[in-house]
Amino acid sequence: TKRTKGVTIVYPIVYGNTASLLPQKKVPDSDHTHKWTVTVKGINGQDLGHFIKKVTFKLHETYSNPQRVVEHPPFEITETGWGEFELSIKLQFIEGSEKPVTLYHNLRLHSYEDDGSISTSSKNKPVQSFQYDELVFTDPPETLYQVLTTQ
Ligand code: SLL
Repeated sequence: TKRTKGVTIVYPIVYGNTASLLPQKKVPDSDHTHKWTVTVKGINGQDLGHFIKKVTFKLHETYSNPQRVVEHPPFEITETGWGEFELSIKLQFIEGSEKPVTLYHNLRLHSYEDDGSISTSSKNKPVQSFQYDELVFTDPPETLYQVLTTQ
């Protein structure tokens, strides 16, 4: 497919997780303490389905089937668990010639004090941990150019 020459498109995104404490004994026979959701979207909540074809979340190996593929928006995974870990989020675009982008996120379940200890006072408060980034497309294929510029 034809690429547009001399064009750079910058698309701002936000990715990260929310987490909350599970009611005790919510997940029988497990040591899971938290429920969490990891997601990637536009900075105004756009679902990115107009230019992303597939998102692969790679969880910690303690999860069964740690590789989770999401092929439709919303591009997110909800799980329960007991620990924090770094996960990767691979974005694949509708135009296969556009190289996939991999993002890394530290899943956060707890609030921390300034000294790095886990905050006990905010133990029951939901946690949010998000980061901003930009997808930069240089000379994007025409189809991608079109969906990115006709919003
Ligand atoms: C830690 N380095 O020790 C981290 C690893 C892994 C968390 C945390 C698995 C849940 C399940 C889960 O919560 N893993 O087994 O289904 O803190």
